Amino acid sequence: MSVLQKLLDIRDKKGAGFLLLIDPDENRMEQLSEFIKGAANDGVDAFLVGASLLLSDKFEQTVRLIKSETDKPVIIFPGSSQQVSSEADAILFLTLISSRNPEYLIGEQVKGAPLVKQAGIEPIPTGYALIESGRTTSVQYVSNSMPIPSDKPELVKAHALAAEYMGMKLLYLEAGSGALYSVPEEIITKVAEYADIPIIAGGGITAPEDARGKVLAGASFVVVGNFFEKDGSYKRLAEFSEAIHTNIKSEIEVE
Ligand code: 1GP
Repeated sequence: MSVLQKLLDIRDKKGAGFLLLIDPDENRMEQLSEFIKGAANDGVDAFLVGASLLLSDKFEQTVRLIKSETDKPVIIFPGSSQQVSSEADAILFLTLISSRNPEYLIGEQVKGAPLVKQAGIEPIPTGYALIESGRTTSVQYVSNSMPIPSDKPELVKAHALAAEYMGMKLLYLEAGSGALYSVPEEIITKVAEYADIPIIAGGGITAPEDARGKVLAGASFVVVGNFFEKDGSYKRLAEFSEAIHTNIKSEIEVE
């Protein structure tokens, strides 16, 4: 079964999936093994690995370590065409659809595609839309692209539909790592009603109720990264998982 299908099955079975983002620069290897094992037991559905910019050479090592500690899918969430590893199960093959910078619309993809093929991992075509979130984020700065204004849901809807018509399988609505404000629920709801493409919501989610709010608004997957980089925050993994999964199917179906 493909990794995309596994993700969609998780969504269908549980109502939504909890994706934990691991930044290779932020994790001390000795603690990462225990953290991954704990996260898998506490209800994380899949692991994402990547960063807009890498300052260390720990990418490959990090992917391998996560893979060795869990049977859950390990998916690269690349900041550039250099973030490819045969140790992963799949890669979100991203197009920065909110950008008008050709490097992130086709340039990086052309550089990365042969590496993905050589690695033999599954590419998951994903439209990636950056939404304005209160301050300049790393992805905005590094990709030299403007985010979509957060009070313009119609613009996000048009981008989502374009992604769907271009054959992308997932739509990532991104506020940016450590964003001041996460993607507004109103935007998620409007996009979910308008386009037929599963939504991943991420960036600036720091509380279980925020995560649940994204799912109730229409997101199929929620990504949390930064929050779990703080000391002791691993104790709250189960709380996030419960917020994303508990009774979520019945609540979504009632709406
Ligand atoms: C960033 O959406 C992800 O690309 C996760 O964001 O690190 O703010 O949780 P946070």
